Amino acid sequence: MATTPTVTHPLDPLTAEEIARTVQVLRRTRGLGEDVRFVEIVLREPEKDELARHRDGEPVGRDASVVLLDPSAQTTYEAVVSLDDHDVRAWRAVPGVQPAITLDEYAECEQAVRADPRFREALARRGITEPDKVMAEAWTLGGHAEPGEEGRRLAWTPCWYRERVEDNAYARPIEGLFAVVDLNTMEVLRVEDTSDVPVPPASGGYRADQVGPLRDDLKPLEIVQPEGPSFTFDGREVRWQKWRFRVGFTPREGLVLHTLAYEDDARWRPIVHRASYAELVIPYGDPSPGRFRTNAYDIGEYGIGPMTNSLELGCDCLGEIRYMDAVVHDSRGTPTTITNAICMHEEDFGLLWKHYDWTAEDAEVRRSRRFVISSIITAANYEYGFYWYLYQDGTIETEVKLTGIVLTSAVHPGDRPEYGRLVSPGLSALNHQHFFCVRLDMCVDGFDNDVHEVHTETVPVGPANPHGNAFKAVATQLRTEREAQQLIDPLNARFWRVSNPTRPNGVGEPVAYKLLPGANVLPFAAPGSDVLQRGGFMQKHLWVTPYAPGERYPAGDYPNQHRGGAGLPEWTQADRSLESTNVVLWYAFGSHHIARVEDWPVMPVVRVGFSLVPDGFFERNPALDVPPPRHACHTNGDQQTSGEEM
Ligand SMILES: [Cu+2]
Repeated sequence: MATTPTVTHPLDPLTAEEIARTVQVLRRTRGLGEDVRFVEIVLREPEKDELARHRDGEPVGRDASVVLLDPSAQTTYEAVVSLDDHDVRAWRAVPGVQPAITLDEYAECEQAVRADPRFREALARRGITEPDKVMAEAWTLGGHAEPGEEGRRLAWTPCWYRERVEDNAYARPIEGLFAVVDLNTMEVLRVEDTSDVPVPPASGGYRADQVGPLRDDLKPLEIVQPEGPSFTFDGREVRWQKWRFRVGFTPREGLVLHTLAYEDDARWRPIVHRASYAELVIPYGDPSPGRFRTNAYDIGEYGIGPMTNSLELGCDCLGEIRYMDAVVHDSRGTPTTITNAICMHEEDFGLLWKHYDWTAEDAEVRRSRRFVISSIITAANYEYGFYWYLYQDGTIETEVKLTGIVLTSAVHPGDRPEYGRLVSPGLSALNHQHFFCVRLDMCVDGFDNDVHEVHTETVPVGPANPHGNAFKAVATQLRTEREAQQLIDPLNARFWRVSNPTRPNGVGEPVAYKLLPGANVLPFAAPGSDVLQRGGFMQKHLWVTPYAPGERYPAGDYPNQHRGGAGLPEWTQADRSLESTNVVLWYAFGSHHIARVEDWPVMPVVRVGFSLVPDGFFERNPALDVPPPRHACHTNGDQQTSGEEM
């Protein structure tokens, strides 16, 4: 069942009608040419004081923020449109930037490359006579423009041969053949043809009819909730157990969570004001001609909203699912609806807590349920599932499920790639990493928050520790932005605590949530490399900034072809105070990927993420009030196995 909410709240994303109205206002008042591209049309989200003033049922004032590209003038504009006044509130040219590449440009670039005589000649040299069977992807060029190309809007195009539409699109790389294209004019500036490696032979099929016999011993597994799910919607506000939050969506970030709060003792206690994936960078490690440019900022250089999948019940999601649609737009400003873009459901999550009392001979057991909010995007070869989990014990978790197809290059038969791994004869999967940056505008019981680094230390053996067994947690307040640039330290059990110094808990400590890292890694690209110049945020795992309205993306607003240094590295040079203020946590985490043969032809899901865990936020285990399982626990006496608890 899908719901298509209308605007009832200031944080509701723009509707299709509002996007169309924004475009109409801009066309009418600014005399825009037909070739102008609407890169991003998004709700101008109200500031916290505006939100606080809003009362249910009151009319909602709406503004749209717009990024436009005029290809003829090679100029980017930012505009704010009042949807109530049907007028432009603000309009400015932004010199020296390249906004994100739109999916329309991506498609038009491929057409331009296929039509280019130099490209066709290079294909013919490889025995490929049908250019329409060649897939040429528009990858951003980063800082690798050649002399004379500066200031142009550039893409380069790795390409693959796809004999039949049902073939794996990435099975047959055309090695060493790349075009560089000016996306404003769709002119192919140059064709690089540097290799005589043959196109690998295998088609890499992964569909059910391409992989041989399917296993036949899977019995049905149904998730049944006969009384329906235990969550409710009111517009885009969702309530489940003691959680309340709003579901947002932007063209750049996709799924966004707003105003996440927990009901405690008849009081709504805020925890996170806004949570989103604010950047995703994939640096690749192959220095070979052309391929050294391989990296993508999927959020900042493209925007993942339009890449969002329309989800299917029973496939992407199982059980009592509720969906929300998402509205996106193409580069001409035409809105389209992605049905079932956001999936919500609850899952049994095994054990919540248990104790067996040996003396009383009784067991108290509670089963855990978690609430799942998710969306899946397809970024060319890769799929990323973005999951947020809410638990009954107050924990918030986020996880990315990475799947899809690894990025490939071709090698001479018999050669072993140095910067990738063979996944099939003549086919290499390039070494790479995926870096995510989650932006968390925190609000732990209010906006007066402090941040501490906490780790555990061995106490030196001495009078205070004569037996050498002592260890203790040591907390250090991170008072400024520079102090808050941190790395994970799992061997010293490091985490970061966000507390509210104005709200003591029952044991006299400030109420707090902690950010608990999961697996993580650092980039292996050299510090001065283009990808790290533009994505300097990847060099630290944690950054903390005092909230500032314009600070939304860790690599800045326009990482595409940027000279570097923007975003977190730039803002935090001011070394602003982080004491008792509205803090924004930026947690960057990487998934390191040296491919396996088993990742081919489509890779099994890999997970990476982190948690926000209450740490003195509640007065006791907040899940004590979860009732025992409704049906008395029993052993499956007549079954060979007992599958009740795990
Ligand atoms: Cu990967």
